[in-house]
Amino acid sequence: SFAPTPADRFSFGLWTVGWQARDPFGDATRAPLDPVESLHRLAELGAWGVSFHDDDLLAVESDRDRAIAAFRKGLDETGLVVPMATTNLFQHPVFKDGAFTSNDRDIRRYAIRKVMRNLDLAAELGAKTYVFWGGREGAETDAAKDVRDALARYKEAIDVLCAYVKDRKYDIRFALEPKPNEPRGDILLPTIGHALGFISTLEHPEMVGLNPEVGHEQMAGLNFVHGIAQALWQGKLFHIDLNGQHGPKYDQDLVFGHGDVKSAFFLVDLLENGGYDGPRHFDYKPGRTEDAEDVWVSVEANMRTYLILKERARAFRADPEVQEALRASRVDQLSVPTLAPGETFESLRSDEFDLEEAAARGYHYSRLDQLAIEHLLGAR
Ligand code: 3MF
Ligand code: MG
Ligand code: MG
Ligand code: MG
Repeated sequence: SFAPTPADRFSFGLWTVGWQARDPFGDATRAPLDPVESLHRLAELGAWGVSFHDDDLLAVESDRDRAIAAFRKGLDETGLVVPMATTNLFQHPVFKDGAFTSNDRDIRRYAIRKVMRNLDLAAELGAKTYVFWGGREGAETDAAKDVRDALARYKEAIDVLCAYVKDRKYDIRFALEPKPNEPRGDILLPTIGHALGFISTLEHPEMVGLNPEVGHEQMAGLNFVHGIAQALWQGKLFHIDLNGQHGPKYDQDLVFGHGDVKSAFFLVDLLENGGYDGPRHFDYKPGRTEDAEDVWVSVEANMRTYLILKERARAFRADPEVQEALRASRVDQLSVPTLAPGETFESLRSDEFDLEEAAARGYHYSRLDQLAIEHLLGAR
């Protein structure tokens, strides 16, 4: 029936449903949304968790203590959990040249303090993952920023904050969210690969992983499924932002599956069968065209699409014809080590090998791909 339940571990950012649909060319089309109302609507629709930026809690109540008290009460009433929290280090004009990597040292220090304060709240609310999306960490001109210095300051900030989490004995891991551009012309740590490389330079690399977003990798023309597979393989898929995107253009944040649906099919197949046990977190924007009620229709659409694709992926894997086609394409053979244990250079050298015969073997991928398409389209 594709009706979500908390066991599916679907979570939503408060900023997704609460987006008022301001864009660079137009004003808001929806009124501010009370975070407490969001909690109730999300829970009614079968969601399990909610995530937030520090400032999201202040959408309708500017007093921080009162806003937090109301939010806590809403969590208790609905049973929703907070798997992840994050910091808004991009909206205020003070961050126009970056937060951890602003050329201005006072601002870098303020940014770290802002994170520390919300980390305390995240820990109190039980969040296990804390996300860093460095939307303003970047530049429009290469004259403006010494990127080597900027990366050193980025590393310094993450190192200091890891030390803070250890000092306070919080049970929290960090997840970096790559994005190639928007709002900056070029953003630092633009892709999954750049971020993985950066993590290896940190003081506590084991505390830091990734929160990749579907659309962000696709904005760079990259294969999101491949990126997620590498993050999983390196033990770095701490969290995920699910949404939809039509290729390289502005960050569309469509409903999950409403962009590249074939990639979404293979993504769900990988998440469900590839050892990911974290939240299924949606970071999308209800269209600017949508009214206050349409927002909840789009919330449901994200979860239903995920569950439909999960069922389609299950059917694909269970189909004997697919299993036979996978074997015919030798997909299983890739898991066999290329050299046997204890083999010598000499034994490798002495293989009998018919070059022409091996070159002539087909892989039969068109049949396999068509089977995937037919399962995806519900034709099998
Ligand atoms: C922007 C984003 C961000 C991050 C968020 C941390 C506002 O493109 O994706 O959403 O996801 O800041 O989770
Ligand atoms: Mg996006
Ligand atoms: Mg995004
Ligand atoms: Mg995101």
